[in-house]
Amino acid sequence: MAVTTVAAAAFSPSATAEPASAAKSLTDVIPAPASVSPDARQAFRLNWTTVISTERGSAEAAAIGRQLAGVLRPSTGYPLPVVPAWYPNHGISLLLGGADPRVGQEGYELRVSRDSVVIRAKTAAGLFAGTQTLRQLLPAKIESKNRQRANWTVPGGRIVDFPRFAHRGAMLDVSRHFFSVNEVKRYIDDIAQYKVNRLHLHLADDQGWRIEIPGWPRLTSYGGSTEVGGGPGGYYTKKQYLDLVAYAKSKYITVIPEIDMPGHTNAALASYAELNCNGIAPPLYTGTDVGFSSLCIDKEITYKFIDDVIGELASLTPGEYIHIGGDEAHATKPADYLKFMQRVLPIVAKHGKKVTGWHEFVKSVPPASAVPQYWGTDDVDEDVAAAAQRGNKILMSPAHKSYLDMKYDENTPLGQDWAGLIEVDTAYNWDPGSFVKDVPEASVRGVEAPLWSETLEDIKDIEFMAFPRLPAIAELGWSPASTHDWESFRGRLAGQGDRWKVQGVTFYPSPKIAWHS
Ligand code: NGO
Repeated sequence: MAVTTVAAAAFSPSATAEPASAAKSLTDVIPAPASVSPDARQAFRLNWTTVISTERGSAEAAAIGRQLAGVLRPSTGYPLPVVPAWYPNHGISLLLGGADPRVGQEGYELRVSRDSVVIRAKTAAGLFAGTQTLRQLLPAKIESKNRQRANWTVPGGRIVDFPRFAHRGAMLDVSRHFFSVNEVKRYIDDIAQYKVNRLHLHLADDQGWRIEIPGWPRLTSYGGSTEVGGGPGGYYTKKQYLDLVAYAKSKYITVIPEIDMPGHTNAALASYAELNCNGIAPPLYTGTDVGFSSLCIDKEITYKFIDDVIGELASLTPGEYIHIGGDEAHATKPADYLKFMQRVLPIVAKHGKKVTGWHEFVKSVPPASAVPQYWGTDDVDEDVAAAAQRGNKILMSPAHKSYLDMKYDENTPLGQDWAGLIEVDTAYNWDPGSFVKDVPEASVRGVEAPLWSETLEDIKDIEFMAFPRLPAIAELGWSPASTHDWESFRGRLAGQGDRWKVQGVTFYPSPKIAWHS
């Protein structure tokens, strides 16, 4: 299915004040849709009378309609009522059923003609994805919170779109620096536009424990009281965390909680002396070294602790997976690491969840349902390839391609460079389906862009490192390999820059992209 390219000028509204950069083509979308058939004779124009009609009897479709109206109303000033769909051929319709069968569980079909925009999907997730495409097909000013003058035209034609991989993720490290609920919600808004469907939260590390666990209050009151650099840290109460999970769910994003173990556990060890083999609690840690801490493998209290932690995470998590970390356990002997994992894997299963973890844990030969997250910097990993052979599906996060905390170039003020410098073309130019030797496409569960926060203090820092690279990784996760094309991507990315300016999203103005002025 080739994407048809169409001259953007074909839809340029004549005799208006629209800048050329706002002229849209049906292909001007990130991630690139699976199939696009523009029709230059058609185009839909939003106006005062446009109605958003949603599938009758579906509360989810209505909620998606209200979210769409929430984006379109402030900038257009139009009333855009959201009503049950009695007349699906006028205005904007969001319908469940009747879509091209290729859309599957998460895809959608979008048809734009002179008098209607019709999005059809099998599921609400697919409808939501379709509305994100529709946003991008309108001029960038549509994202404004204030009323704008513009020609609110959607280019005509048909899109049939569906994801390449099941897991299209972003990871945020809220341990090294703590981020408020509102900051995380803002990041959810940012990533949802690119059809990301998983938010992996790194909730505990040496520098801070960020989630309340019943029976272990010092984890948060003490273990959450600081962060890298010695700032005040913080944590999410159960209520706040559930609010985040629900907010993500409203954008069809599943939160995957991670508690890293047996290493990266200084915050827990500092909070409870009994978790240490010598019974002595180490001090809190505000530096950025890794690999120095370990839970005590031979103490029974360790497994009582983990049982309580996993039990609580499982109860807070609607998704199937709990992330158990498992990386850089340099302070744990290899034999102890295996002994530890043999105890922990059944605990996760007991609480009704499947396990995911940094790829090191495949050494413990987890069940085939376990998802190893590959974060190496090489294209060969025998343990990971052997896991794929055994049936495990691998999540791809190669550090030298997908780590959003790596600097763009040597002058980037934030970030690290241990895995190399990652410009946006480097983040884009790799194929998750053939990246690691002997891990074929069928063994790949998806792609995730981790954002570690040793050097990041607030949402502006997060956005500066995520944009424009996050959309590159999101496209690798969603779009068919056949659409992969750097020249096409960089052109489309320039258009996204216009939207970030309107949205107030901080981004790195990479010299690789011809941003519109
Ligand atoms: C590594 C390490 C993290 C660091 C990160 C920084 C993994 C899986 N463990 O990635 O603790 O924060 O690099 O880039």
